[in-house]
Amino acid sequence: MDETADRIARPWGDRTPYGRHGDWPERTDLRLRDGVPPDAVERWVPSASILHSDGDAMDIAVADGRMVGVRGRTVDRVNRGRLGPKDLFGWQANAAADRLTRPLVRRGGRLVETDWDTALDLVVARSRELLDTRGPGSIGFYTSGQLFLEEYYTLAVLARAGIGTNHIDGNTRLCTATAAEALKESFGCDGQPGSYDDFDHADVIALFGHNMAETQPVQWMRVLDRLEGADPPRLVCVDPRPTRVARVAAVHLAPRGGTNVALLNALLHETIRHDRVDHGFVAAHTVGFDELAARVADCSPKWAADICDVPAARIEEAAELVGTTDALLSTVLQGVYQSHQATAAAVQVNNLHLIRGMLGRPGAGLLQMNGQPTAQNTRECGANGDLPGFRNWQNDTHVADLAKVWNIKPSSIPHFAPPTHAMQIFRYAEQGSLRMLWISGTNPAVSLPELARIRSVLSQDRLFTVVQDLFLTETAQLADVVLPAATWGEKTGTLTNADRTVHLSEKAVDPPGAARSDLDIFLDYARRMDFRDQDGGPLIGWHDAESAFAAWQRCSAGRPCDYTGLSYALLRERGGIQWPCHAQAPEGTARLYTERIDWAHPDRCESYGKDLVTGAAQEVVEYRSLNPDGKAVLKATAYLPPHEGTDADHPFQLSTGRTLYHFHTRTKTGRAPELNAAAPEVWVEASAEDADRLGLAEGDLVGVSTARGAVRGRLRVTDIRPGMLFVPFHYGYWDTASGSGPVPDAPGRAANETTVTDWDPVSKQPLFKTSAAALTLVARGDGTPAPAPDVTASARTARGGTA
Ligand SMILES: Nc1nc2c(c(=O)[nH]1)N[C@H]1C(S)=C(S)[C@@H](COP(=O)(O)OP(=O)(O)OC[C@H]3O[C@@H](n4cnc5c(=O)[nH]c(N)nc54)[C@H](O)[C@@H]3O)O[C@H]1N2
Ligand SMILES: Nc1nc2c(c(=O)[nH]1)N[C@H]1C(S)=C(S)[C@@H](COP(=O)(O)OP(=O)(O)OC[C@H]3O[C@@H](n4cnc5c(=O)[nH]c(N)nc54)[C@H](O)[C@@H]3O)O[C@H]1N2
Ligand SMILES: [Mo]
Repeated sequence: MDETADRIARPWGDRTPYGRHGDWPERTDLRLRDGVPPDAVERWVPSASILHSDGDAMDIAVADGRMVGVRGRTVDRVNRGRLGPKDLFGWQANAAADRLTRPLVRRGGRLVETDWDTALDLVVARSRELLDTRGPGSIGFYTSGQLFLEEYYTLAVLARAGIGTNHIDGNTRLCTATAAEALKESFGCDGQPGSYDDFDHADVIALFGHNMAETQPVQWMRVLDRLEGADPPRLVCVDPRPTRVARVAAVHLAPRGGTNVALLNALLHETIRHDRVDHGFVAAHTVGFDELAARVADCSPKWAADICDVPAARIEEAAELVGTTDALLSTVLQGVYQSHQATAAAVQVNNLHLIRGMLGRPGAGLLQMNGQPTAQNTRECGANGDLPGFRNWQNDTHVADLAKVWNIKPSSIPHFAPPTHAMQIFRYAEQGSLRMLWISGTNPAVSLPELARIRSVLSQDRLFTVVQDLFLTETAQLADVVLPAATWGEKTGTLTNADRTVHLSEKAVDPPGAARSDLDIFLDYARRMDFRDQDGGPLIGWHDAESAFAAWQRCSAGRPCDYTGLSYALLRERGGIQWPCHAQAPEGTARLYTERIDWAHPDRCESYGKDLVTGAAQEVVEYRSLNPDGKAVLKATAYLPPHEGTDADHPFQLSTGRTLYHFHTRTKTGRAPELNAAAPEVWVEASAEDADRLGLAEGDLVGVSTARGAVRGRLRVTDIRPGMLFVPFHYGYWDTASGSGPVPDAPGRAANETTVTDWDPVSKQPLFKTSAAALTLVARGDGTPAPAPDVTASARTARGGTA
């Protein structure tokens, strides 16, 4: 049992070292409400964490009908009983006093409480009116990476087949659209190749733009345990911040923001120049090697050193590590996905694994990571910009197959164009072609770029906005109808983590007041809309989570994400199971691509690929001639400079991201006292060198401004690369001193006041990591340090800045 009392100060807890190829030891993490002894717990209800993409298995402690704590589930292979700080403390937000308990509707400019019939009838009336007058393209849905599979699938069916709109996407667009896209470009299809078990076997672990210590703290515990065991792995960290990952890495490269492609091309160059290539694997399983070799021929470490501003010798060291090891595991996350040339860079990591034959073996794995807990489900269920079951919208056979599952005509499924991405959905709302937007489980008034613009879009009179949330968020305050949702622990459903592990999360307690699960809300709406199939039967024939799961299983049959071998009973009995799970793989599947590249064949693939510079979609004819046998595609790309360069007025690169203790817009972690106290207020990170030069010191109040807007916070002087600033994006306005107005106190607190409306051309993921910014002094501090945690990447530099 790990001592959890101080897991704010010691987030990763005690070490349990183990050697390479060994079993990760168990450690049961437990947290009960103060004063509640373990024997007061009446029931332990099985679940998994939904505050990151690890899917840490846990049981919820219930006493007197209330949640009183959580315990890691020791038997589960994902976490072996461990929990991170957010897992241990975040559940308290469920019982927050300001949970929404009744629907709200806007009357005379104000949101007033009402009942479900009134609220849903209003939504139905507006839907019908818009369908009659403007057609299905006037209605859009913007959902989450935090609901359950059953909810996304239901939403995807009601939106795509019921309403018949192409405008449905998730906040996964901001999160893991690039992961999905990079997998489609290289392997023809979404689906995580690797397994978390690869951490037990890897010899070199390379993390590209992934602050794993803070964002997947439990898998980081696994790495820390291996580092203290026999035959430890060597780490390569590519990150401009001094993360805890960077601090223990054998090689840390801190590149200039937005230069990932240059760096990766240099790693590929070195791999090919030293002939560290697995030619047998390349010949058997890939196409495009010659083009790749030609593309990177001039990309020497010295060339990349100038662009990335890292020493050429360091790049050579990294290249030697990834090029000579027998088991390379790579992870990729937002430092790539939200940075310049996102998909192009993520694809080069795939290329590195393909030319080295580092795939489908224990320790030789690739994790194009997810961020949100259920992002994988958003993608596979088609509640984002894909058709359900990773079907190809350009392949009429796939569309016909989906129509058969839904018993509707293929022409009823919009597939005249790619499914609309979130940034385009907001653009349609801005322009006025979209008149109703239903937002579930996401808070775009804090999380989308360029917030002044987003607020103005959401505040338009002509746009009818429905917001489904637990709290009256910054977004909900701008809505016409607010629907109170039940959440994790208050409803049953399944979720799939970043390594395809499916967990069942069961209802432990009742939701507050009249709040209902997202599934119930969607089903009720579908019933009221009376959606029908082509025989006049109900389009949606299921009525609860388990029957929704069964419907999804039918839709997934024969697809890469095949769930047909799973059931609630099996998940209860066995805990987490990795898809695909079907008659031929009844135990689930640890790794994809162990024998061959299964899903890239032109008839089977989810995508025919896109141009990595423009994002233009290829046609089947091109794809078939490039890749007739369905091998992995080695897609080369040239480095291009970031869109928004620095200049005299905006000399800094501004990066935004996360801290260990908070989740996104803090609706949950800001309401958990221990987590909130650990990082109570926004701050700004700059290097000691820049602070010295500008005469700034730790704790000074500073302003960060871009062409879009400004934020203000206390300065934290760290070992971040000079020329770069970092602002956590967690802080919005619901808990500012002036109250909970949606319009910020000037000048802003939310990082996205400053970020740019710009996205990766291929994945359409917004660029949150590269804006040009200015840093100015607002007021001297009084010697009090900035409110930033010290055990994280935000740690104060030993140098301290100007005293
Ligand atoms: N504590 C916590 N954990 C979380 C979440 C949370 O909110 N809080 N959210 C979850 C979600 S949804 C997600 S998506 C993940 C995100 O997890 P991460 O991607 O690990 O988190 P970020 O802080 O967004 O960015 C990671 C790193 O990218 C680096 N970076 C910035 N620009 C560049 C660049 O140009 N190149 C490179 N190589 N690196 C760069 C930053 O310095 C930063 O350390 O975390 C998940 N886990
Ligand atoms: N500047 C900057 N911006 C970013 C990022 C960045 O790194 N920098 N990262 C981006 C990324 S990767 C992500 S994932 C997004 C996250 O951005 P958001 O999705 O906007 O952030 P959350 O705070 O997680 O919002 C989820 C909302 O759903 C509600 N909710 C929770 N559970 C449930 C439920 O069961 N049902 C319903 N109906 N509601 C629920 C919560 O109360 C909350 O309001 O932010 C993106 N924005
Ligand atoms: Mo995310």
